[in-house]
Amino acid sequence: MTQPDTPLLDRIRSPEDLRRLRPGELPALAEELRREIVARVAETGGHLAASLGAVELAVALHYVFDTPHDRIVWDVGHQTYAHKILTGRREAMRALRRRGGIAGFPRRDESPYDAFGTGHSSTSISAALGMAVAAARGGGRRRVVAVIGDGAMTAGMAFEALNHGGDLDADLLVVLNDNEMSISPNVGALSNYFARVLSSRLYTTVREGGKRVLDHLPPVRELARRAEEHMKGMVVPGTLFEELGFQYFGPFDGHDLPSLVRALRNVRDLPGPRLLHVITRKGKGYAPAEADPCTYHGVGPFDPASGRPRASGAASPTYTQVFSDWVCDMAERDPRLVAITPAMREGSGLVAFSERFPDRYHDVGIAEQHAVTFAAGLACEGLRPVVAIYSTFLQRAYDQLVHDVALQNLPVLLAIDRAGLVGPDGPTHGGAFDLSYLRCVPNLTIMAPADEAECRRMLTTGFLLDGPAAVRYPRGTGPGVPVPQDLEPLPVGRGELRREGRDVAILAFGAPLAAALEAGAALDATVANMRFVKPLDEDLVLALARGHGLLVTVEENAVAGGAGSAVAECLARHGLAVPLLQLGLPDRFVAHATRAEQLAECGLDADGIRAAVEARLGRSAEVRPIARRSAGR
Ligand code: HTL
Ligand code: MG
Repeated sequence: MTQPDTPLLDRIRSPEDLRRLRPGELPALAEELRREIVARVAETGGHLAASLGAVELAVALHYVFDTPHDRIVWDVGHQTYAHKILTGRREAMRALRRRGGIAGFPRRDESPYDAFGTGHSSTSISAALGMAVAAARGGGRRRVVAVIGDGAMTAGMAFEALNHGGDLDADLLVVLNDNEMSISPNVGALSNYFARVLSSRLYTTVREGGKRVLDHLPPVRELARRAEEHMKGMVVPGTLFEELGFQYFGPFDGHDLPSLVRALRNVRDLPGPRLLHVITRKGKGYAPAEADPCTYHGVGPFDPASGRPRASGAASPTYTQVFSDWVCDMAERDPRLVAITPAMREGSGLVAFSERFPDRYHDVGIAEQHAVTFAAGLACEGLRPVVAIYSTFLQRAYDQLVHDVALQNLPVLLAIDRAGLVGPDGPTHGGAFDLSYLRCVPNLTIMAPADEAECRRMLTTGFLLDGPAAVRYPRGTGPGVPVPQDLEPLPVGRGELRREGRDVAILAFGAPLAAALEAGAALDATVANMRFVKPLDEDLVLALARGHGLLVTVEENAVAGGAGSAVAECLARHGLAVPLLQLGLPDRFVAHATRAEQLAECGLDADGIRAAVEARLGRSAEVRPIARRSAGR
């Protein structure tokens, strides 16, 4: 796409410039922003649909509030592209989510306008409440706004914050950005409630008239009006929030800038907790995204004219696809299987399952804690729940895993996707820690597949165990080995020798096996595919320790507490003082880039592994690229 014509946007370097525009110019600015976002994201990929839906919100908030002195906290933060463009990052959007470029989410170190770093959902009200309380203590005049989607509002954390905020009487504005979508259509009783609010006559009248709803009715008349609506059997918008101590305003059309600006001005300086309910359309203004907001939630580079993706599909299946096939096949064979997702049907590979086994499928909303304890309850009654969850989001459900699942030794299978480095989404979504935080939990069996076939067999293994199990696999595709159709388990706690060499033994856990084999060939090292992080194949570790002068562990998890630490503990327990080199993710957050770039940066590609081993052996530490075999890899 050629650079769109953007006369208004060209004048805006910061929200100061925006605030100099006349109100009548704002709708045209929003259109320019929208075209700019489509043009940029078509090149870089990113979270398109949510950002298109929040263009007017970003314009209106920066227009009405004195940012960055006033704080805007964007929940999840995937809807902030207009905010980024308006706050001095228009050019930087060209390298959105790329190595060295700006992040796809707000980051405090990226801009003073990014009041709070987000990525995981449902944190905005808590953070904004903290800021509001701090502002009140400081005695200064600072307004604080949390912008939260209807999906993010389904999480416990959002309710915890409403519960606290409604009682504190803090000066806080919550803007509920309701598009009836999470990534897929939003679910749950709350979502049903919003839908009833929308279909109520009150909103229909407002929408048709295009008028403001923010009537400052005196309390008695207001009460009478509501009583009247009640008697007509209608849903009174906002009752739920009012009961929680929030003054409710809305619903408003979130794409009608004049009404949005007026509404924000009216509620801006009211005291106490307020909630402004705004209705938007996900993907607004770009036909392909409006038609299919789920697909355009997160996209790779695409052709803006047609909306079609630029990259052709990968030749081999992703690990997500391997899980997707497995869960359907196993459900076919075992009626006890129930699958659970916390609002990640597409990303976790449960679309086919949800269609084929609707009665055994549960999207529980963005509620990881509930997902895991719900699974525990199912398991108590003899069902075999499979929780499909990203490594990064399982962090939310840690206590539930320890206390509700593992302590009771319940047969819950965790299918942990996006374990390891995740590329352009960056550290908010990276799965760097699961091996560390899972390994110390008793009763848990932990597996890391090195290829697609192994992934399927590990899922079967975990599913058939009589206690909790986790299979953690990376984002994207594996080495491309054929996947058998059977449902055969693996022997628990057994690794395998993949290459016999001299002096050095590389113990690979999961995805890095391919790179380890390549490095092992260059070094003439022994290479083992460990498969199980817990129980560790101690016999194999001890045999390798006795036959080699150096052990090298490789994993796509933090070195601290990860699989290599399990090997170190094993050696210490047996009193073996074999030199050990632990390779894995560093003790810092790895910035967004492609996955390959991140792996290279962390020394987890074949060159990096070989260089690290040579450095330890005292050979030349200089990195010489390994000659690649061109075909068959
Ligand atoms: N679980 C948690 C704790 N955080 C995140 N971010 C996810 C899952 C994954 N996720 C998103 S965006 C999103 C989910 C579930 C849907 C949010 O819906 P909402 O916003 O209604 O709040 P909308 O997209 O504008 O409709 C990302 O990881 C980006
Ligand atoms: Mg939504």
